[in-house]
Amino acid sequence: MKPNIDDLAIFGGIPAFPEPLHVGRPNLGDRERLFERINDMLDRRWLSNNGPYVQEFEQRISDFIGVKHCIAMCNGTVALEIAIRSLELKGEVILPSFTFVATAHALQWQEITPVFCDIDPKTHTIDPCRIAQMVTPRTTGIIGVHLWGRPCDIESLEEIAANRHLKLLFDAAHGFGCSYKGRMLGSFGNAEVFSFHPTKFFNTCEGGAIATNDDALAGKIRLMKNFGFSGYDNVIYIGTNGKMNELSALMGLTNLESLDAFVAANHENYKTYQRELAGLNGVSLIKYDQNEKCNYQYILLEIDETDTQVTRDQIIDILRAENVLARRYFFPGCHRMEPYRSFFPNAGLMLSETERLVKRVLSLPTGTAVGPDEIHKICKIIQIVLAHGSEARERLSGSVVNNVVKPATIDRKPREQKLMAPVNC
Ligand code: T4K
Repeated sequence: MKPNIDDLAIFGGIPAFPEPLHVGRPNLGDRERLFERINDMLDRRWLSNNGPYVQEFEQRISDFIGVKHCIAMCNGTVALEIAIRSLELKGEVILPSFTFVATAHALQWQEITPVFCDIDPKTHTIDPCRIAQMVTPRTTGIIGVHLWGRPCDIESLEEIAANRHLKLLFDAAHGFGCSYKGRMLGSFGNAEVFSFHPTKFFNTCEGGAIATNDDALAGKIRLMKNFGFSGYDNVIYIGTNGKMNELSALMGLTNLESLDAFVAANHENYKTYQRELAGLNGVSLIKYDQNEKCNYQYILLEIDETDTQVTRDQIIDILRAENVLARRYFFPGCHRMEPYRSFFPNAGLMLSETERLVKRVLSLPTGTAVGPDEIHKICKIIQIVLAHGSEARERLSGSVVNNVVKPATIDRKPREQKLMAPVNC
């Protein structure tokens, strides 16, 4: 254990962990069951193209969510692209900037302009009060992101979408296993998109899905993810290859059987972090609604540098030196990434909460790969750093902080993103 600041690895001490401790280690189900299924797949020699495991996977996911259709996909990004295309979104679509860049890219990839909206600092999800004023005659839809598995203000978004005749899509990449007002995420809006990437609470190696209650939309999505084939030799629609393969589906089926254990491990980890970080000035741990189902997949801290003295990025550097690979999801916000920062060089002016938050958050390891001992050590490091906040800051100031955002290179004519204040709602 490190009794004082000089024992920190960044100042020459021995790292607390001999091996890197990652954020986003995959949760894994029963190996024997997995190998049985792999053998069965090999015996059948059916590896892709709507095989029996994909069909079973889709049925199990639909039942779990309580939604009519689940269409399994090769990953969450392609699922987003197909959902956007199947909903015929075009022109401009409103979404938060505080999300993984795939949400914005899925639009821009199809030459649809992402219009970045600020977030509610309490929930980190899109602020409905700011949406109405961003709607223009070119707006065709809204994408809400259930960040960290915490649902958007779905009721308000549904009301805005209905009143403005906009399509409503949810990026539920983080939301598998979570509920809103007692109903599982996946059945709201026109459609919802999941990611089953290894970093997610529930994974299929790579994978994703679109969930919807709309029969016609589901039919269209099924065509689109399979080149538009409606039978042998009969293409009736433009399509791509978005199919999930059998290996991913059987991985998913196996992991589904351990879902309760994954939630239990995450919840225990969350409670341990909560206990160990309680009372630390300037550090607040993400809150989850105890009345809803929750996957507890993200241990997110907000660092208030005026209280901690030491900066968020310095805390990350200190943790990384200890082999705790903390992340600053989702720094610096999509609007500060290319091509968006060239398109909208002034977007930050209307994204004040996003700009504030991207400088404050840091994400810590959780999942079935870590337990109370690791968490205790991680929190001890944070406690020591905070006990010597100004000294740590001074000793580290001037050192290189990773991933500094370089100034934007304006290589295209900047587009205007309107400046607006939130309306009262
Ligand atoms: N929308 C949202 C809101 C999303 O968060 C995402 C994905 C998407 C849409 C798109 O869904 P997908 O197309 O990905 O299905 C990662 C993931 O690549 C990405 O899936 C995820 N969000 C995002 C939040 O995180 P990076 O750049 O942080 O990945 P990387 O390679 O640094 O991995 C993160 C950590 O996870 C590493 O430190 C090690 C650990 N890891 C990773 C993999 C792949 C493992 O331990 N094992 C593994 O197999 O983006």
